[in-house]
Amino acid sequence: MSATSPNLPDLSQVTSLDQLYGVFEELSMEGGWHRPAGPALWPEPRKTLLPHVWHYAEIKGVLDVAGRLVDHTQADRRNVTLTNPAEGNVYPTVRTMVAAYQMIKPGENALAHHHTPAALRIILEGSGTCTVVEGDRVEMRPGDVLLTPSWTWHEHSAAADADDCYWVDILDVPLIHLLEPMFFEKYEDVVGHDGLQPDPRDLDASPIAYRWTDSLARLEAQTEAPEHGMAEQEIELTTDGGPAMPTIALHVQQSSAGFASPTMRTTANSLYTVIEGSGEALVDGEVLRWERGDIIAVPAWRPYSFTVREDAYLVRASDEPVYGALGLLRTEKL
Ligand code: 1HN
Repeated sequence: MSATSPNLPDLSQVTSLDQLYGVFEELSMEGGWHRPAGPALWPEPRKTLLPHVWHYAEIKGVLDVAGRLVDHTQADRRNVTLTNPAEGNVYPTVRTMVAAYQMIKPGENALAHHHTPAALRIILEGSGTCTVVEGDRVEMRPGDVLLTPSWTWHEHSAAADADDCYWVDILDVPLIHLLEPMFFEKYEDVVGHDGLQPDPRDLDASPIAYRWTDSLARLEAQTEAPEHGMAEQEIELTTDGGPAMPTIALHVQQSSAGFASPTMRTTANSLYTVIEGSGEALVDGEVLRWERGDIIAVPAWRPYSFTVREDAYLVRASDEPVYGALGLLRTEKL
């Protein structure tokens, strides 16, 4: 058998471009000057995924219905992921990240698993629920940001007398889909123990927990406004002096009623979670009204600005570390 393509014509007989394109097809090639699917390069980032806001006031009720209809023993996690409404999109919230709202009821356990995508939780309401990350049990309190770094075992457990607990999950799953190193295991299948990490250690302070009280104290101690001016005050939630996780940076922003930011654009993508307050984001001409618990998607290179109606705290999760590491982070004030 020949190692070459059986249908390749005698190249000396190829006398027209149409025949040449037939050869391209046969050999799975394309001419740089002839791209039926369109050019490979363009002058600046295209508008693919859309600016959007998801309203907690609407979604909380939906989670409660899921709480009635979906037994936690059947659902790995009782969460709803936020699909960017761009035509044809089936998963990401912004290019590299997916956001979800999750709810757990008293006495329930979301069993331990680990995966290569990195995750974080921003707690919205409820007390009495804990997350256990690599054997360390940390209580979830409103405003806290809790990390689940790549490949760490994690479960969520609500005490019998807990409130219903609601939080936001943000993960870099779409980036892992693109890069392809997806790995996922359930604790039950690897270690056993009914799917729960044995003998967790109760911790109040942990490198994976950014407590809301600490964030507030840090914001208050801040003397200089951030250079970009997108908020009155801003702190970064860091790990070892760098971004919270290799693929996701976290900032907490504070702005008072009446604040109006300048307009910026950046090659990074952001998801804002509203911890408190209300206002509007103007993202590429679209007015997105937000209030407590809402999630705002600001896709790359869309001009955006914020105005604040009621004193506000927002947590910004961005993929800046990814673009920064690759030398692709461009940010400009308009
Ligand atoms: C996940 O594992 C959790 O562990 C939450 O709580 C949200 C969204 C997409 C994929 C995995 C969790 C998730 C998720």
